[in-house]
Amino acid sequence: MKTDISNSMFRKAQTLIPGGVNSPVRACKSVGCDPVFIERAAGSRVYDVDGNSYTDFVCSWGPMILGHNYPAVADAIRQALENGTSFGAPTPLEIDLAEMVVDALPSVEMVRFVSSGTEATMSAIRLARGYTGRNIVVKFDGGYHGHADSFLVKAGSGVITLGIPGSPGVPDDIVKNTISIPYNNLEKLEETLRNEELDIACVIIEPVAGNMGVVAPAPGFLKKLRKLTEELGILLIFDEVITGFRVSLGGAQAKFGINPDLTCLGKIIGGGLPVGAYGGKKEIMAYISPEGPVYQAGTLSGNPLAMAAGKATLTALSEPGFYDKLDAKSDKFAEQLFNIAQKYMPDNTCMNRVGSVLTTFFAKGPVTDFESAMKSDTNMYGRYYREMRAAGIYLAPAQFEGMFISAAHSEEDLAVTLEKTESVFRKLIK
Ligand code: KE4
Repeated sequence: MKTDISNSMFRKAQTLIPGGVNSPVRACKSVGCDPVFIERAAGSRVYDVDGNSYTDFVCSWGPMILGHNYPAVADAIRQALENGTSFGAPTPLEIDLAEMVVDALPSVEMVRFVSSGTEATMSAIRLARGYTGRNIVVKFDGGYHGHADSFLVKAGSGVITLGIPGSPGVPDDIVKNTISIPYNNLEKLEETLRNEELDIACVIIEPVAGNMGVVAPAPGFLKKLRKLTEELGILLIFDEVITGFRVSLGGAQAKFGINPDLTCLGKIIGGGLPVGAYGGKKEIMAYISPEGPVYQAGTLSGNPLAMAAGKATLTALSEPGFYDKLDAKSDKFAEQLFNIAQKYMPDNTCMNRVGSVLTTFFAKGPVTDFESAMKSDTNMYGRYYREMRAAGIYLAPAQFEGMFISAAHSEEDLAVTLEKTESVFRKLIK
């Protein structure tokens, strides 16, 4: 596969942009190759600047659940564009999308739009701290909630980890209020939350983890988390930036029947344009400026083009049977994909999946938390990634991410992907 133009673009980009990319994972560092530059996308395919085309399972890291350039979404953006791009004033479209989000998510009575998932989670923990008057945020090892300082905490060893800076530039003073504990570990959870020396404002969790690879909550884990936080007056924040409108129209909270106090959204609700959101009970959201004292703002929050894209996306997702169809297709594909992995590497592959997002780990498994995920053979994943891309299948350039199936993936796309996967596995075991 020729990638000369991508290679020269990457060299130039590296002279202008740190690492040549505007988000680190795109640089493909962990899979031992350079990125290809994408020129356009349509349906289930992306096309690079050298004219190569790929079946896309990154889906822009989740947003493109309908597939790329979905006609109704593109039309909605074009229509909104006729009226201008940004006014810095309230617009009708914000009400429309807010209503759709409130109608879809069981726990959300009021919502604020921002421009990224990071802004959503950053604002949600500020709100939790402002509302409770307490400072400590509990997160989970391997949980990723965007790049706000409070979240860049390396999962330290030991039961209760007082945050240690996970990145230079994040002062100890910031992360000392962040505690990271193992995902799916009820004992550690209860021990932490009941520790009276800790003035805990909130727990933030990915109700299905997607950033250590896909890891589902253990049976009863979320229910116990909800019960404990309710009993102890700690706010529960669901970071549904990936799972929102992915695992069901009502997100993970509807799928698992757990109502958090606050929910963070992103990705799909923007239909490919920059949108994040946080929402929850009116009584809590009323603390947000200008109604309440907790400040949060944004020049392009509620941008009309993004609102139009989000509205058209959620309209399509609300069609009866959308998720049943997507999940049935995903069930069939995932089972066949897993069988191929097991046929060639029975002792060092496993798969986690929730609906239409999955991860094939190059590890014996089971992968139930960060520690077990870290046992993955990331070199083997790198070889898998490079061979699959050379075969025209575009996967996440990192073991600890998700593979997303969209409504645009045809039976033919999936059948060809399985064939190519089998031939790649044959190469990997040589
Ligand atoms: P953004 O700021 O990237 O829009 O959202 C941050 C975020 C928050 N919460 C969860 C659960 C997330 O998964 C993310 C972002 N996800 C990553 C990859 N899984 C985005 C890709 C990237 O960083 O380039």
